[in-house]
Amino acid sequence: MGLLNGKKGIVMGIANDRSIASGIAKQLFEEGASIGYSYLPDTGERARNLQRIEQVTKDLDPAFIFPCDVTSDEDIQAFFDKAKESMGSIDFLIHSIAFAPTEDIKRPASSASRQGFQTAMDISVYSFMKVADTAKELMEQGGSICSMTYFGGEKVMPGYNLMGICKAALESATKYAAYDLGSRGIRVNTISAGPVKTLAASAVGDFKTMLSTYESISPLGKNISSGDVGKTTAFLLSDYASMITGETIHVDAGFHVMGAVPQGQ
Ligand code: 0WD
Repeated sequence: MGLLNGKKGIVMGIANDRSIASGIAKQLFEEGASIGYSYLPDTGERARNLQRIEQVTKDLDPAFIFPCDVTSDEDIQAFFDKAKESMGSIDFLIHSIAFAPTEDIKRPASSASRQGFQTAMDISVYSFMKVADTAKELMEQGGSICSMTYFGGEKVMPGYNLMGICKAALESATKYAAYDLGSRGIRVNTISAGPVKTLAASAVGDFKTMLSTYESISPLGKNISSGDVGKTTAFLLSDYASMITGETIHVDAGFHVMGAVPQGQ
């Protein structure tokens, strides 16, 4: 018996097989969930994003796959209209989306451009608030909403720069959304994952060094996988987490509890 048997919901943020959302989707499906997916609409002639998400979900029996650029209110409404038509009500929503222009994320955080800041906050934070607010109408029996954050929102992580400011805002938005939606029986949490080599991660500093730093400093002495995030997500969506809301849950092999580099390293 799967942890999520009978539950239906949405996963947003699969770019390819390496995306954290792909690991999440596989785990949720294994636990018995039925899932509808969004993907970033293709702008060129070739439908690359659609092909990639079809590839990732081919063994996951998708309830539907529909485009949604989260910078567009119309796209978000059309996406959830499609979700309603296909699934009726939903029990969960995963937001696994972030973006900052490369030239802005490469600069010191306080030197980010106004436009870069607005774009990064719009896609990485506002979109979470907007999709949560839209999804609530489909969560007739309550529900669980989960986003993805990073430790660089709590403490300075060199190279994370502007995205750290976005993640601090996302963690705060999680608490406010938990309050706003609590009376409907909707829980809202965010998972603070350790580094995973994905497309988005390639924009952030020296990723190789980051992975080896985590391996040598974290209490468990390992790096995490998107499958690890998937398991914690399944728990957060399940009834076992029925009294957990507004939290930032770390899936980082314990890295965040360390205050100094272990002696001898
Ligand atoms: O180490 C990591 N990879 C970590 C990632 C550690 C901790 C947290 N995270 C977070 C990210 O900040 C993000 O919130 O996890 C989430 C997912 O990131 P990911 O799986 O690392 O990255 P990726 O596979 O690139 O998926 C993010 C996707 C986009 O990918 P691209 O690479 O095309 O920008 O977010 C989507 C897109 O699919 N996305 C959008 N979706 C709809 N509308 C938009 C948009 N405007 N912009 C980006």
